[in-house]
Amino acid sequence: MPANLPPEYFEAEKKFKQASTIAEKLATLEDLIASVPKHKGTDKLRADLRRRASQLNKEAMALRKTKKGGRDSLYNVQREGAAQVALVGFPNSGKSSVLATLTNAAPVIADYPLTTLLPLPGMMPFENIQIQLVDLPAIGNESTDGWVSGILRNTDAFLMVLDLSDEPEIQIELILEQLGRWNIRVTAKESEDHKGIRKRALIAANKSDLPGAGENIQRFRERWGGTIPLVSLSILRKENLEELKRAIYDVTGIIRIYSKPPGKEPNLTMPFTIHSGCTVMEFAEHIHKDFLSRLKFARIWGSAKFEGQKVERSYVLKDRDIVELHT
Ligand SMILES: Nc1nc2c(ncn2[C@@H]2O[C@H](COP(=O)(O)OP(=O)(O)OP(=O)(O)O)[C@@H](O)[C@H]2O)c(=O)[nH]1
Ligand SMILES: [Mg+2]
Repeated sequence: MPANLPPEYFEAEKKFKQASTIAEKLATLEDLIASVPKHKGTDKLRADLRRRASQLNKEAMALRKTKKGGRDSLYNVQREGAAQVALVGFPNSGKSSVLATLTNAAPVIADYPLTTLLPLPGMMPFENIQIQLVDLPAIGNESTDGWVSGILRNTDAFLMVLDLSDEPEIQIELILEQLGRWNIRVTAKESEDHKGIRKRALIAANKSDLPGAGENIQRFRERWGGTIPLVSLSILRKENLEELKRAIYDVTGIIRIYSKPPGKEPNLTMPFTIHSGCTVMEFAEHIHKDFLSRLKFARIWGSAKFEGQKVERSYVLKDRDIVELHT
């Protein structure tokens, strides 16, 4: 045991030892690893703890395969909010930092790779809606890839976090390659066909404050600009965070619609959220299936040529339209 371990270490160790389930063990182990100061004297301890984590992950995976349900909750994330966006990226790129900055969640953030071992959700407020972000371990890690790929398959969109100081072009290529092995492709529009799953994605090119980031982002844009939307940012300096939030909202592919009963004021605080490209009819059905037979027309405030314009059932709605349904 190395000398001079701080009191936090012993506190975290106590919690780890008291943990009775694999779930608790994994969660407390993250804190324990984070509590070990980094210097030569603790190299071995840190390596041991990380091996322990990897072993626990394997055990948890094995348990999951034998017992259906029950234990699954550890690796499942309860969906909340208008949409779910999963964080994808290399170790140390800043995924947990993005989650900690944009949401109410408090993940462990550290300068060693493979800090995150479990999925951790957080809610990101965007104007009048909430979007769920899900922090994940880095992909390409054998002991977690099984359940991580499961979450990626089911999520609405990816936020691919890259470290701009460390060959971002290689990072994106390896991410796309790994996704490809799971039959997941990144496209402008979410869909599923015989070729596999297609998900919308956004690149968060992080650490723009570091040396070399400027040149790297320029080269990166030349290669990838126009194919996958991209925001360059620095979590450290809190740069471009508003732009990032807006882009996350855009990548979810949802729009906000306000419903207005005829002759009454719309409720502008509680929008309905639906997929972009949605028609008046689809929106009406979303509210109540009775509209399927009863809807005659709608009036629109917002995207229509003039306020309160009468439109057909096939009219395609835009973000923040106010819709008055007539039967
Ligand atoms: N210079 C700089 N460092 C950053 C920035 N964002 C995060 N970091 C640092 O990068 C390191 C890794 O951050 P994390 O958020 O833990 O990275 P991660 O992608 O969650 O890492 P894993 O969980 O190991 O996959 C930490 O030391 C952060 O403080 C940034 O914008 N600039
Ligand atoms: Mg992390």
